[in-house]
Amino acid sequence: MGMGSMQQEIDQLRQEAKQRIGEATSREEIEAIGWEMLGKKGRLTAFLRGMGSLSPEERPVIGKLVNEARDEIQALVDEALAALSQQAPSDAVDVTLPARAQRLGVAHPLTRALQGIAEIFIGMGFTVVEGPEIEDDWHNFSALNIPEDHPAKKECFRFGPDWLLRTETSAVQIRTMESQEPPVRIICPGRCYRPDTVDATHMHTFHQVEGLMVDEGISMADLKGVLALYGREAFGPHVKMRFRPDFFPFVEPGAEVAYTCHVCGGDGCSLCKGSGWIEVGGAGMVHPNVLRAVGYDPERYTGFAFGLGLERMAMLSHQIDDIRLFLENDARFLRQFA
Ligand code: 2U9
Repeated sequence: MGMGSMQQEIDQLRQEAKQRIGEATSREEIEAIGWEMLGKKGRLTAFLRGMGSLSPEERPVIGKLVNEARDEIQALVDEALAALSQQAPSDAVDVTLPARAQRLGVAHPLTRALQGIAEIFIGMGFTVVEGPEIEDDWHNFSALNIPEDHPAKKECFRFGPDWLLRTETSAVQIRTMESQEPPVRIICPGRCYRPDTVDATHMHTFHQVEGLMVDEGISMADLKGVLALYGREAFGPHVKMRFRPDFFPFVEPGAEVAYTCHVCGGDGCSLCKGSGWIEVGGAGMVHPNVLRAVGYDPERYTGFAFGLGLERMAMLSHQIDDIRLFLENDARFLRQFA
């Protein structure tokens, strides 16, 4: 390119920059024009690179022109940016507008149910203990007096021969007893997993709160006393408790635990399906085989244990009819608890 046409093009570039900067309306647009012209690979900068083909006399002339054009365009960019920042931005906050209402977050209904239960048992001297959700056969089944051929051993999520997702939190009680001598007075809340067919009352992932008390001289009377007090604290002072014989391999004797319905007081309503009773879980005296499995002497120590389904407790107190809602994190469900 000859010197004459270079001069002409530099001039055109100045004109173009001037016009486009004049028409630009945003900071981004102005900055982009600056980059396009003056950047390292900019259109004006390109002339400096093309100077190799010029004679030694022509070079300083073109160099001067480029420098002048650069200073001019830079000044136009700076001015345009300065002018823009003087104006009130169009998206400025209007401080006179009323504030938008914000919803407060709340604890999940299962968390709240657990907090309520834990508070009552802590008040009776229990400690909250948690443990792993991945367990081995010993802690989840064998130590709990569940025979090797029991169908429950097949009803779990397994990884290889000896790892599984716990089906109840009882392994936490086993681990606690393995690591300390009586007295033991603990509740063990947590997530459990079973490959059940999912429906309104069954979920593959659910939560339990299990309790355990072991010491010298613990009897069924202590179990009834503790659970009756829990019922009164949780549902009201007039609540009565009912034990009916039930079977679980880890307790003997075992019982199903129910309280008089907290809605109708025992007369029968839709919540208790007319029976007047609400079943909340199971309980019993710890089987001697379980005490032996953790190295406790069943001649010296006895204990009781109980299990509550956390979803069931929350469903009863909030009249929720579908257990699947607890894990879906659907804001329309969770909002009800705000
Ligand atoms: C040890 C010894 C005994 C815990 C117990 C139950 C009865 C029971 C159900 C309640 C609701 C399971 O989630 S649920 O369906 N549990 O009925 N649980 S006795 O017994 C134990 C636990 C640990 C070492």
